[in-house]
Amino acid sequence: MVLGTIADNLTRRVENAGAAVSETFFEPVVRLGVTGLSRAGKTVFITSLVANLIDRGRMAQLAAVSQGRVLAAFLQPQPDDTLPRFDYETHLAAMTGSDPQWPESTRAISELRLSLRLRSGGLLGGISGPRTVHLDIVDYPGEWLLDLSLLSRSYSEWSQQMLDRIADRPLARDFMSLARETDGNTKLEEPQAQALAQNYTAYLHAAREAGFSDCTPGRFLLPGDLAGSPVLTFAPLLPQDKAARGTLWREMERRYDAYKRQVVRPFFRDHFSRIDRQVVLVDALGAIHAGPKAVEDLRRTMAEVLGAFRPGRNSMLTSLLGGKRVDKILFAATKADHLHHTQHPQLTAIMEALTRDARDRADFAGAETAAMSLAALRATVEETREHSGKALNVVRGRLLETGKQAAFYPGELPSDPNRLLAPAREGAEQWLDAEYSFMKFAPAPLSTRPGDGPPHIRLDRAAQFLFGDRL
Ligand SMILES: Nc1nc2c(ncn2[C@@H]2O[C@H](COP(=O)(O)OP(=O)(O)OP(=O)(O)O)[C@@H](O)[C@H]2O)c(=O)[nH]1
Ligand SMILES: [Mg+2]
Repeated sequence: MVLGTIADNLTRRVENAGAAVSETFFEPVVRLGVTGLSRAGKTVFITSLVANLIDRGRMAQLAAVSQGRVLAAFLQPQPDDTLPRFDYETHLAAMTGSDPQWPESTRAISELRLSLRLRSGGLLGGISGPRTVHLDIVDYPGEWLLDLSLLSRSYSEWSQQMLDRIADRPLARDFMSLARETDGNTKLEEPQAQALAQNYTAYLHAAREAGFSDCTPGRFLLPGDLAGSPVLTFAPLLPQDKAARGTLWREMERRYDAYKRQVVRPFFRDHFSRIDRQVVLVDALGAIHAGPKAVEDLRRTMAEVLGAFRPGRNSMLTSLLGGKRVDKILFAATKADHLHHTQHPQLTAIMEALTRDARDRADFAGAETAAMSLAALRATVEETREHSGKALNVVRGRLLETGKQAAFYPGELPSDPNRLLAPAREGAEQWLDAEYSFMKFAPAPLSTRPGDGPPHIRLDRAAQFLFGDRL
């Protein structure tokens, strides 16, 4: 354990030193992490960001673009040969074809390198030739960050916490009764272990469908090529004091530890530790629509996710990261095109409030943070309509289900975010004074001018915050 940590540290330091040397003498690299819980909008964000950096007509808020310093942007082979490449071309074709579709769900880490040729700014501009900055975009599921909490928890602690949390959720009834009637102190039988893991995984899927986000272990939902392997064949069990060797409890404990060692640690050590700038995408509107319980769960989950960016609180993580930390983090509420722009400040305030607990902590200092609401691919247009003698600000778009055009008013978000967060914290079942609806729009067929990327809301501001200073 200790040895492993020291070795991890050493390799990280050597790698960091290597990176620093090549950055000074050759071409700087910005590693941008893009994460969010499933369906938060990661794939759409990356695809549209890259398309808008290649065709920069809609990127006026990115200073290097408005100053005319970006000469070209082009895709290059990525630096990591073992990571899947982000399938930019397929996603872009889906989103901008003649019958535009949202991209397919993606369930693993991937990477893409976009290189920017820049004219130097300031005094040096006239003297030195163009330089190149590489933007390495790394897309990974936010669920993987939730696993961070496992690193500092034993199997027994995790089991207890999970069972306490889910005990009174109707969705967990089946699993809870199975867990209660299971005696961990009996000899391990593999079919029993599998049944428990399958039942628990089924619960996690149902919980996620219902809008819950406290779903650990993260890989149970996104197993990839680990599906069916022992590291994913465990489940929380009622804690046992003295389980003997060879019992179900002891084997589950062993698999849980293997999961931490062989799945969770390598992700933080090999990928997370190398990120410079991070955007955390959040489907806040989706949670508000789902109700107070989903909002409270999102707030709690965000706090856990953000724990990963405060390595000082977790000594295990500090050693895995070797002292390196992310220096800018953007929390972005996605899909803001569901709201007329007059409501965007409210959405941003909710986003700020959702992440405030985590952002206020002193040991978060050092990283610059911001909250924003954006739409990576704008699917609606704004309109003002008469409704019972009053002007109503709505958005209009093509409905995903029927393909028909529809105007949509999602409800008035409160300007004080506590009007939503307080009832959520108190465990309310429904919003008292308002209804928030949600419609799914299809991406609109594009009629872009040459030189324009796909339409968006504030993607250029997000880019300026995230890496504008490095261009
Ligand atoms: N209107 C609108 N909808 C969006 C936007 N971005 C994402 N969506 C919706 O959100 C869904 C999920 O977006 P993705 O980018 O696939 O989300 P993801 O985080 O990559 O999801 P997974 O790969 O499943 O984890 C899309 O299918 C759209 O329905 C946006 O800018 N505007
Ligand atoms: Mg995706």
